[in-house]
Amino acid sequence: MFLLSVMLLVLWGERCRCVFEDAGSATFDGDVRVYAVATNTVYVATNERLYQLNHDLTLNQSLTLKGILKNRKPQQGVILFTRVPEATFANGTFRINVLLPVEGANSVISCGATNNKCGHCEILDQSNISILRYNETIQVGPLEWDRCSSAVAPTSVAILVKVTRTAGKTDTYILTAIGQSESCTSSCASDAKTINLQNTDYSKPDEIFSFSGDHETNFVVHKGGEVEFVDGFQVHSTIYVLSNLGNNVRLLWLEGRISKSHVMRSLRGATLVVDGSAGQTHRLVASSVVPGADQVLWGGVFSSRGNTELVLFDITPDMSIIPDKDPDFCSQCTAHNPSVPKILRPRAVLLRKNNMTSVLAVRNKAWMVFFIGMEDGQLIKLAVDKHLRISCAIVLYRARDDRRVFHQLLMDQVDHRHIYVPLGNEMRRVPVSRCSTYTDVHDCWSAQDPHCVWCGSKTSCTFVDDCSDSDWVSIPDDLQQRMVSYGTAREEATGQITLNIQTHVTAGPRAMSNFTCEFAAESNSPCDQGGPPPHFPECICTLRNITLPSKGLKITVRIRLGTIMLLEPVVLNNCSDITGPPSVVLCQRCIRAGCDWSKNKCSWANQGSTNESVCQTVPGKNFSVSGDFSSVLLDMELKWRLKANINHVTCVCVCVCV
Ligand SMILES: *[C@@H]1O[C@H](CO)[C@@H](O)[C@H](O)[C@H]1NC(C)=O
Ligand SMILES: *[C@@H]1O[C@H](CO)[C@@H](O)[C@H](O)[C@H]1NC(C)=O
Ligand SMILES: *[C@@H]1O[C@H](CO)[C@@H](O)[C@H](O)[C@H]1NC(C)=O
Ligand SMILES: *[C@@H]1O[C@H](CO)[C@@H](O)[C@H](O)[C@H]1NC(C)=O
Ligand SMILES: *[C@@H]1O[C@H](CO)[C@@H](O)[C@H](O)[C@H]1NC(C)=O
Ligand SMILES: *[C@@H]1O[C@H](CO)[C@@H](O)[C@H](O)[C@H]1NC(C)=O
Ligand SMILES: *[C@@H]1O[C@H](CO)[C@@H](O)[C@H](O)[C@H]1NC(C)=O
Ligand SMILES: *[C@@H]1O[C@H](CO)[C@@H](O)[C@H](O)[C@H]1NC(C)=O
Ligand SMILES: *[C@@H]1O[C@H](CO)[C@@H](O)[C@H](O)[C@H]1NC(C)=O
Ligand SMILES: CC(=O)N[C@H]1CO[C@H](CO)[C@@H](O)[C@@H]1O
Repeated sequence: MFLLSVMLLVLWGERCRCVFEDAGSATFDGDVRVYAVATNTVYVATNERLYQLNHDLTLNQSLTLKGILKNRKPQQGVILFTRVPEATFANGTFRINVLLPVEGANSVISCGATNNKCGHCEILDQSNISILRYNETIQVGPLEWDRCSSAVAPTSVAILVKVTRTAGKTDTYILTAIGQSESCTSSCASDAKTINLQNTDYSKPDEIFSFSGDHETNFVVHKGGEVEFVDGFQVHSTIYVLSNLGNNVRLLWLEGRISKSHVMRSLRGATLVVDGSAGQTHRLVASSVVPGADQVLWGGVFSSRGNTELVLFDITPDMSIIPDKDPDFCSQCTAHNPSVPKILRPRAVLLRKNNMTSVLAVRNKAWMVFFIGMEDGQLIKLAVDKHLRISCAIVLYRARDDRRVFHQLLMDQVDHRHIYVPLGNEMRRVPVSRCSTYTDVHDCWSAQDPHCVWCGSKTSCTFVDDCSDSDWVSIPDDLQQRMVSYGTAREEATGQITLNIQTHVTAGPRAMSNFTCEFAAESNSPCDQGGPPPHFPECICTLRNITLPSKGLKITVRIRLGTIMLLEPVVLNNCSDITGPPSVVLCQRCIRAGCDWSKNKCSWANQGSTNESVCQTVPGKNFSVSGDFSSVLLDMELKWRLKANINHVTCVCVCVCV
């Protein structure tokens, strides 16, 4: 580990750059309590105010959440909260727990509790939150006034779900899953159960926020003990709800079909088990579904005694489970006959690192990209390839003070290039990539950032959309150590040596259609005439009747992809000359020279390129890219602290894998 650390620090020192650009920020009168993003707009509620911001975080307007609590219908005992203008008499406050922009209806549903601890809901105009379209005294979501005792994040979930009726028409409902704990009970009368579906169509005043449906059991209840809900989302017709229940992390699947009661009765459950020492309990802290794959992949931040890890699961619903038989939750609870829930185990542990607070997953081509918020205000980016191999983590942002990143990260819906990062009473708009800090094609590639391509016509590292003429190269679909690798082979009979150059890039159509290689040694071309023509992504040079100097033959390979030129110095070695006591370093020298390592010896390969992973079995020190990420990140952090005395500076730290 020592050797690895030293190399990292050296390389890292050269590659840390400080960037002063800011993509926007906003400051509020108190900590962010809940926020939501619609196409053009960000809505933020603090304890006292509701803000409407434009997508770049410039302020559009803000409203006070103060008002008058008055018994409007004394005979029915309904006390209604009515908002009042700024600086006028008020004896009520509305605290928002649920903020849901309804895209088609141009409205924002905002629900929570008033200071008499009863529910209140408002429907506001999406483009102007001063316009109140509807209000009602009703519970939607939790009646949380302050956070329940120890919890830093809410213990309830409220999302919009789509339910497709048999006739094909779709209804949008608010699904709420309300955490239950002793420290979070409410005294106000309400029809809310554990999981509820409520109507959203405010053009029907007798139906809006209604719990009722086609059947009496339009809800799910949980069967005792404390439960806290962490996340909920819908993928196609399935609704996923994640919770911590006792010592277990529970996943519920609901079918978004037919009717409210069908949704609830379709309940199927699984328990997510993270490997660890026996008896160690894990809690789910934050989660994000990974968009766009055949299976439903999902990343969860699990914590165990303060240690956190980001774990990937396949949570595709198992339709073979008989519905409504879960031991912890039920819809038709009379005559409920539970069975043992299915156990799901991780596909991979992606990152072990303390103090993770939030995660957002996106997809970029074949790559999964995770943005991870930290307790100390860092935002980390982690790219994972289709084989679940992890590229280097990049620190995208670091707050000046150690303020924890809010439990929820959301993407800018206008450009999909920025992430909203709430930190206490502030919100930052952090670019998903800093492509332009990479100044040449090698740097751009080595950053291993799936959002960046090297653009030939602009000679700069950019987002792919900013490269107009498809003349670009980027990292390929899977993790590779080098942009260009090569292998050598020697045919025993004829003595012919083949040099095989492999480019590990994805290229835009224009770059790919114009692929050539030129080989140059000191004096002339070393290759035989009439060898095989280059064929993206590889080109081949054959050499006959050659004696290699003991230091190797220096060959410069010029690879052209459209207007992009890659210069690769190659030293063609006589594999039989790479000798010495077997060691990892010798093995790596051998493999990097394009030779073959077997039986602790370096020799000519019979075919193609060889794989450096064989060196892992060589006696001696172990090197591994994904081996110990926490210490890689730790080194980055140490360096950061040394350099971070400057305020308002965002450091982009690129970690170089060895
Ligand atoms: C709040 O003020 C209004 C108007 O002055 C009054 O009618 C109402 O009773 C007050 N409510 C409470 C809870 O004090
Ligand atoms: C406020 O937001 C609305 C809706 O997006 C927009 O039309 C309007 O121009 C914005 N006004 C300001 C001052 O930003
Ligand atoms: C928003 O609505 C309020 C109340 O109707 C109005 O006074 C204000 O001008 C509107 N603001 C915008 C930006 O349209
Ligand atoms: C708010 O609710 C009260 C009582 O139900 C009603 O009189 C009033 O019209 C509502 N306001 C809006 C804008 O819907
Ligand atoms: C290939 O590149 C050369 C040199 O840049 C250019 O002249 C030629 O038009 C390109 N061919 C295609 C098909 O783009
Ligand atoms: C290789 O060397 C042999 C003997 O020196 C010679 O006969 C043969 O023509 C050479 N071949 C090539 C391709 O230069
Ligand atoms: C490689 O080295 C061996 C022994 O050192 C020698 O016999 C052989 O001719 C060399 N091969 C080439 C291609 O230089
Ligand atoms: C290298 O070999 C290992 C184990 O043999 C394999 O898992 C890995 O995918 C290979 N890598 C490449 C780039 O072929
Ligand atoms: C290096 O790693 C391999 C495979 O993980 C293992 O078998 C070997 O014992 C390790 N060697 C050392 C010295 O740790
Ligand atoms: C800032 C912060 O919360 N740091 C914590 C990170 O995790 C370690 C280990 O659990 C704690 O000791 C730190 O206090």
